[in-house]
Amino acid sequence: MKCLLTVPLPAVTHAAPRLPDLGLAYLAASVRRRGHDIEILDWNCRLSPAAYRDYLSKSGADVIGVKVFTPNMRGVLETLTLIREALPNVVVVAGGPHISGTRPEDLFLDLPLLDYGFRGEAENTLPAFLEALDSAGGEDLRGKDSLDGIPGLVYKDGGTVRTNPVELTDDIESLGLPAWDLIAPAGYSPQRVNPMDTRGYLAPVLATRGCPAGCTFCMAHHVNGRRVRLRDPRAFVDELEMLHREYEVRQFLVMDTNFAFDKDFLKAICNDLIERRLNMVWDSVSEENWTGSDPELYRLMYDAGCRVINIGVESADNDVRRRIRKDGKIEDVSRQVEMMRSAGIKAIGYFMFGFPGETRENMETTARFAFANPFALRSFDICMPLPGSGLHTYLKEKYGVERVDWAEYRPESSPYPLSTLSSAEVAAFVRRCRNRQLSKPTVFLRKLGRKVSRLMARQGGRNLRFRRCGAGDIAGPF
Ligand code: B12
Ligand code: SF4
Repeated sequence: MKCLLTVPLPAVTHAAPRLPDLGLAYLAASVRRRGHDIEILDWNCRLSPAAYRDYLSKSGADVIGVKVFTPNMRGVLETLTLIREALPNVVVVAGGPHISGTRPEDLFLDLPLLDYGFRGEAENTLPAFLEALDSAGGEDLRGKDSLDGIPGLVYKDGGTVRTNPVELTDDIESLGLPAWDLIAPAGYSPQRVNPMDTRGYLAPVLATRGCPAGCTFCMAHHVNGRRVRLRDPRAFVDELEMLHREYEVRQFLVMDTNFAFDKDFLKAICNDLIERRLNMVWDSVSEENWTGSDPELYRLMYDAGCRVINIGVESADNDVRRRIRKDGKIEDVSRQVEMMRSAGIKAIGYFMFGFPGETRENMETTARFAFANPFALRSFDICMPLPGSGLHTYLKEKYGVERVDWAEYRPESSPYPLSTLSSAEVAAFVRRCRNRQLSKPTVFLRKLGRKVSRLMARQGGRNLRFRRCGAGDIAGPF
């Protein structure tokens, strides 16, 4: 079987960072281990829609898998149409956060051109599906018993939508490494942990999966579950060493939200990084309740190369924080940002507005906090009631809306504001915060640094990018 995995054409998320897609690379590795042909088209493939369709039609794929993010639904619909035009008989499957969080009965209403959906992690289930398809000689499997044993699968059986329960493996090390050869970091746009440090390439990595917190704006538990599963810390650093040696990776982004959940695990990784003298710098996502208030830990992280911690602060109003089930008081966040700064680590703060019941006063508290604390950068957004999240339940209850048309949904003009302000008012507030942030001299310098490093690394990255995609017809912003 030949399987092609792709991210969709970007409609809303056109500004998404052009990083390798780790989820697809994990899937690709597991599909390949079971003997199937596999290919990935992700952010490094700058194909115009016409070239993309052409590429698909020549791909010889039996199965095409698409990753689906809710804010990108318009792009997903466009992509599915192109796939069907290019290969009318190909089996089209999809997975990722939207498929995992959406009610199964809504899935084929959202995506009528889809054949099968996969909820949760799919390293074991996609290969099992390909094998079932292979044994049936490419026949339509719907209505057949062979689909019963594939966890997380959503499919139509006559007029009924069937869903198999999701199973997540405990031993995440057994899932293997991502297929790095298919997402070689040199082929992507040169982002940097520190824009002035232009050594080597940057790679995203994962050390844990799952999150026990219950933030009402989040739906990640539908993908990775609520239990934190850790990799073997030595094997994680082995992967980094391999990336350093074979892919010239000198900077890495830890993509987990729970990297600091188990302090012994984090310390073991930091100590190993120091011992092996890899001299790599890294950036980590963090929830303040995980990193905690231990200045020693921040110093150890700095010694191990950590230069940036991204903190999802969301709101600085303790009442709003309680309502959105954000653990920890805002006073703790101030202390942690200060500790990071003393240790030499930059804190980047992420803030959201428009939460249920939030008032203008609550929003102003958050904006004041954001600018009064020494964040190196601040990101401001409107919250979105993602399917499978607590906010989505709130929206349904407040407005009696059973189904949202995600392809048309825009947070800045949504007819279903969750806060006490209209969507347009929240959007105007967010714009003002963003403008204030952009006017900061440090932001200007950072942007300049990024431009310089992009210019310096352009040549090598481009060559690789085009070679792997085999694309002659190039146009942005795909
Ligand atoms: C790291 C991360 C990012 C990184 C991605 C890095 C990378 N290139 O890998 C960056 C910063 C780029 C990012 C961007 C965005 N992100 Co993000 N991100 C995350 C985060 C924290 C972890 C994702 C991860 O690596 N998971 C681990 C891997 C192994 O899982 P995975 O990628 O989901 O893939 C597995 C399954 O989903 C499934 N699968 C995935 N694709 C497919 C395809 C097929 C065919 C099949 C069968 C299965 C399948 O199998 C995979 C292997 O197990 C999650 C939160 C979380 N804890 O999940 C949010 C999260 C995924 N992001 C989210 C969002 C909204 C976004 C943005 C849309 C934000 C924006 N407005 O721009 C963009 C979208 C970018 C895009 N590609 O379109 C939401 C998604 C919600 C939703 N319903 O869509 C999440 C869940 C956070 C939340 N708020 O709840 N993100
Ligand atoms: S936002 Fe982060 S901490 Fe909160 S539930 Fe989601 S992954 Fe966990």
